[in-house]
Amino acid sequence: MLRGPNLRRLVLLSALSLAAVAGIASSSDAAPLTLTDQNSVIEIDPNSQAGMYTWQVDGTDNLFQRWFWYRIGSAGPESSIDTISAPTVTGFGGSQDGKLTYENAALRVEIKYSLVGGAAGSLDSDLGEQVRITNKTMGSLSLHLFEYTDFDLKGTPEDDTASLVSPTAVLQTDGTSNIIAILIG
Ligand SMILES: [Ca+2]
Ligand SMILES: [Ca+2]
Repeated sequence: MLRGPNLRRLVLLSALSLAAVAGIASSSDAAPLTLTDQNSVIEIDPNSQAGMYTWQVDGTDNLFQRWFWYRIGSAGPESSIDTISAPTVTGFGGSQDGKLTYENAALRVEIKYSLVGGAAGSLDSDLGEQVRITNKTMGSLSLHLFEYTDFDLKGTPEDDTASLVSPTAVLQTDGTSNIIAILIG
């Protein structure tokens, strides 16, 4: 993670785990979803590829789109995870935490979000994102998961710079004061 007294930052932590545990499908919820904490607001449309489309920090939205696609098998097109099923939604509603679950006969995808905003005016905001995928079949699944992210730091898309700083970290900056790190582990 990026930490420093003069570093204004958005930090996104992603964790991906694979499990082989069967589960039970449950009901769906079609409402737009919000997370809020201190200076930060997240908005997610769980029913379309719009996915997460707002990460507002101290009044500025820094995100255009962040969402997941998957493919089973080595070839063919990818599908967004909202095509697996209607989402099962827990949490959200302006709280800090929320969980989305998509499930069909072959797999279950669970995404847990945890937003930790900063003090008003700090421009600090952390979002934890944990993905758990369960193979519900008796055999193996050749699963490919893709996470697409399109940040517009400070609300301006043209002046951002991004680089892969390690196999598990992307750094995106707008000037020197607005930094986002995407860490996958
Ligand atoms: Ca947006
Ligand atoms: Ca920008």
